[in-house]
Amino acid sequence: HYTFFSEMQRWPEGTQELTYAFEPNNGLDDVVKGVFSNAFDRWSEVTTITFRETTSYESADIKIGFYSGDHGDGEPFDGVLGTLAHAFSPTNGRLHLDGAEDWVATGDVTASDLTTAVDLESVAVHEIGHLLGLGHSSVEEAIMYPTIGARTRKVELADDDIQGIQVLY
Ligand code: TQI
Ligand code: ZN
Ligand code: ZN
Repeated sequence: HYTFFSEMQRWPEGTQELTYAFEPNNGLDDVVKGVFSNAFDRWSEVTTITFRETTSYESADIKIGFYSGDHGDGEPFDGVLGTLAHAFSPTNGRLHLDGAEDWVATGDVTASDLTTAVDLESVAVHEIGHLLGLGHSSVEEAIMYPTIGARTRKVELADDDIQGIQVLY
């Protein structure tokens, strides 16, 4: 079953659009942008919120970047596997990915030769769920379930994810 952060944190009532931007000069290419665009679409399909990329990083609602080790928010990354990414609850908007992971952004992660390969879109969909206010789910099929295997792709929202997000938006 889905959960929320304590006190049901959410983006303000009446939010119709949230903007997102990628940390400038962070090695993000168009492939990564396409993956995030797909990941945001999955949530906008089941809510009344749309997501729009902006180049104005400072004013964006959601700020996305790759970081390694200690990157100044008190939640250092730990190298290959372990913590893959984190996002903060509404309305912080920060979504950080561990730059040390073997991210797979195209093709089939399940066919990767790397035992440490991590599917970027799967993690993006999960972290966007946190950004919007969902905590972890006890339903194994749910995107918000708290574990995922390496070389696993899980990008389709489960009924449980949809029911949870529709309580909020
Ligand atoms: N990162 C944790 C996560 O996103 C960070 C975290 C732990 C967290 N507890 C939280 C974030 C509570 C918000 C609220 O769950 S992670 C997965 C999954 C991680 C894990 O690197 O462990 C995914 C990131 F669910 F698959 F295990 C992405 Cl998809
Ligand atoms: Zn961080
Ligand atoms: Zn999580």
